[in-house]
Amino acid sequence: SLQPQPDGSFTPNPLWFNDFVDIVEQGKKNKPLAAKPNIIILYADDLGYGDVGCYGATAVKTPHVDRLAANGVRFTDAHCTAATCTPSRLSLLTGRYAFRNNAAILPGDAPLLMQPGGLTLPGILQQAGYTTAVIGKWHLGLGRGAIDWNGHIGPGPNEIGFNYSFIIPATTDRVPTVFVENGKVPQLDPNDPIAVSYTQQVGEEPTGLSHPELLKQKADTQHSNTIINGISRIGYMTGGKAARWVDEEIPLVLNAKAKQFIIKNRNQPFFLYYPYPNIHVPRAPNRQFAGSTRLGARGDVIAEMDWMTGQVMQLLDSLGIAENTLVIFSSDNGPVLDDGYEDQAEERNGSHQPSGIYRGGKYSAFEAGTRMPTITYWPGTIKSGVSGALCSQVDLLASLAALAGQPLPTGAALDSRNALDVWLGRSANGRAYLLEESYTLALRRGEWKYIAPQQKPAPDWLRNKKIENGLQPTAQLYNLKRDPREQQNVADQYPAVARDLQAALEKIKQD
Ligand code: NG6
Ligand code: CA
Repeated sequence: SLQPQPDGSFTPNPLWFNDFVDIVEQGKKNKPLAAKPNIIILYADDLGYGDVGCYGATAVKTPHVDRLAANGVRFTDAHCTAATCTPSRLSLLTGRYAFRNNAAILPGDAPLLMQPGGLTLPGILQQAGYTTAVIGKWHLGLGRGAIDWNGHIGPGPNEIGFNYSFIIPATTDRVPTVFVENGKVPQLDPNDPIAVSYTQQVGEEPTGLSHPELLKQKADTQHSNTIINGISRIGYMTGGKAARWVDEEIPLVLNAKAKQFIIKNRNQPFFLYYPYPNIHVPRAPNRQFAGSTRLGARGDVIAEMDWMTGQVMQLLDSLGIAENTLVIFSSDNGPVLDDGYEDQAEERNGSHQPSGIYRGGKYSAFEAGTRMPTITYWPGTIKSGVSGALCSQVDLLASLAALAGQPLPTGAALDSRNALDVWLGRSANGRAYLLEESYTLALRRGEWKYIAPQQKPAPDWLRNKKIENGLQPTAQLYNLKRDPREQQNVADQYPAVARDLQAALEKIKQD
């Protein structure tokens, strides 16, 4: 059964309950849904539960995100599917858990993880008549191996359902440091071809190891390959000088592209998937934001991310289409301070709590790995409120297909359930259970959280960091109602609960 087990008496932690409101009552007054509203997913990178004002941050101001929250539904128990980027994004776009594909963080020259012709979120919206775009960080692979960065780069986003794509191929800390627009590197000089390798030096350009004096930020060994724009990267690259991005300008470029797309498609239903590079490393804020917070670069790129959000919102307002647009704001995995570069994130963090009250962060099996700041906003349709419903981004595919009136083929998008009423704040009935992926799997059900034992240790580079990855060789069980911070492993006190959850997890794996 998927019902929570009854347990003895206890004093509920007020932090657990104070966010629950009855949004169902409000929901009854809602008007019918508009046919085919525009859909925008604003997707931050590595933004933690406590990193924005409406989730408790005070050291950095996020007025635009806070405005979304004040006028939309702010979720307190909504999750990305995994504690790292590639798996979360794969699930968001395919409605399937990433462990089914063994998906893990990809190098910048990895092949596309999705099959052209397979069911995807942009694909299903395209079928429903939407014009679709991805503008921002991709990190889902491109091509079929051995990419020629100087020719057509595909298959990629345009082959899995996006009409338009303007992407950072992987992450900004990985080569190649160029954009790819509809399968081509824009502004590439054919006389200066790009070569990329993740295994050996290509070209003559200095690396972080050979020329540390050229660096704006010092980096760990993994991030000490080719130096581009004063920042050493993961991987080697040469050529493509005219096409290389300037890190400090990326948000401006992406915003311009996003605005162009919105303006061009304002009179027809559109879907914009806008995965921000912020606040992933390397953190290189534009000069408008550099020094704007007391948290150093990490705070400054949060402020910049907030500005990007505000730019989109203001455009929707000025085009008069805000009331016909559902905006979903969230993040792909939990927060991290030191992710490879010496950018003072740790030194200047002070009392800021990137994970809010939760334990862990990026890479972690603990709650902050996947519990994300999450807001839905649709003026005139969504009533403002706070929802404690248990939600997973894996459900966005089926939910948004329902919103667009597009039926899903049976058996497609295996793990995705239509939770549209929950996302729109019309129902407080979240998921009965929820899977959290990291270097192990965890299952939430009712008040319980089970973390599967993991014999295999985390990669060396991760073990050397001050990150609580939550991995243990034996099972962990937490009662999140009593112990939202996951301090007391009660697997020994409640062996039957642990066994039940383990069995439920095994069953999901067999699906
Ligand atoms: C890790 C990188 C980290 C980051 C991460 C991907 C090292 C030591 N660390 O392997 O810096 O790039 O991959 O982050 O190489 S994510 O948000 O895209 O998942
Ligand atoms: Ca990420």
